[in-house]
Amino acid sequence: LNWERVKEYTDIIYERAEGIARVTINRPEVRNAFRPETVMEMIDAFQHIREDSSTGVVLLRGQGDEAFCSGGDQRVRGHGGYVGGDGVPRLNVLDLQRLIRTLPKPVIAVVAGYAIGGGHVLHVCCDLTIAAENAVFGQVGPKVGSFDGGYGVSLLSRLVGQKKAKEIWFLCRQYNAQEALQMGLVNAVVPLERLEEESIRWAKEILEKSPIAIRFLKAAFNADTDGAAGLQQFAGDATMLYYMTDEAKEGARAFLEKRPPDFSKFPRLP
Ligand code: 2NE
Repeated sequence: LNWERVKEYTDIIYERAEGIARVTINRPEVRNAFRPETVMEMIDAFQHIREDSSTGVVLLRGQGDEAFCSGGDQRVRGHGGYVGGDGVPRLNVLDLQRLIRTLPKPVIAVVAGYAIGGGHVLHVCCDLTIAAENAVFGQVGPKVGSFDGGYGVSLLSRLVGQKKAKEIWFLCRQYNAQEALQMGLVNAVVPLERLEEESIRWAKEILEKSPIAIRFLKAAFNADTDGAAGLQQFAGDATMLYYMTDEAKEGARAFLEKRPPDFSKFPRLP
């Protein structure tokens, strides 16, 4: 594809082509670990993707073949969070996780090399994961004095079951791509040299489908897992569709025309 740079950033690359957006964490010297600024840039890019009606699917990846993402940058871990240039400690990756989950477009994690720690949770939050044969998955929190008891626990358990999720967290082992496939952690494993081609193929297949059906399905999965927040997203989508009906438009028009609404012509379907 002919990737076009959408916006210039320091820690990430944000490109798009033919309805696909591609966000790359660009810190290969630290296995694509994120600092607060990295996450702020990703939040900015994902917010742009949300508004960009030309984009239907997102690929999230790390620069190079060594890592998707190795989690929070341990060099800037301070008292109470990861400390950015402004001196403020933050765990803003949690905001990014929610943004990926609520984005009304599928996000595919494209994993070459390590997806470790907070980087592993990022791929768990993505809708689909395509792994290269060299991919390695795992959590390290209890080894390095951290943990993610949010989506890192709830969603991971949904994917692999509680026993396996507890093993992943309590033992901090590393799992190869085939093991990840067997436990339902990833959707496909392909040779490293075919990773890009395969992820684009998956994205294009999704792009052929009805955007509103895909949007509702993503929201429905969240409604099943995310409690009231998931339901809110699903209900928001339902409201969007309702606004498109003549019935809803009659209500708004009647208010503006200062008359009682006439809903009598709209059928009460079984
Ligand atoms: C990722 C892994 C397994 C890769 O191992 P390897 O052997 O391929 O590379 P190496 O030599 O360890 O790393 C290469 C360079 O990247 C840096 C290393 O320090 C090294 O730097 P130099 O010695 O060349 O200067 N590097 C790698 N990961 C880094 C990181 N996360 N922060 C800063 N520098 C990093 C191996 O590198 C590894 O285990 N990395 C650490 C993983 C880790 O502890 N992640 C944080 C978990 S906690 C978290 O992410 C989190 C959370 O739990 C809750 C909320 C938010 C975040």
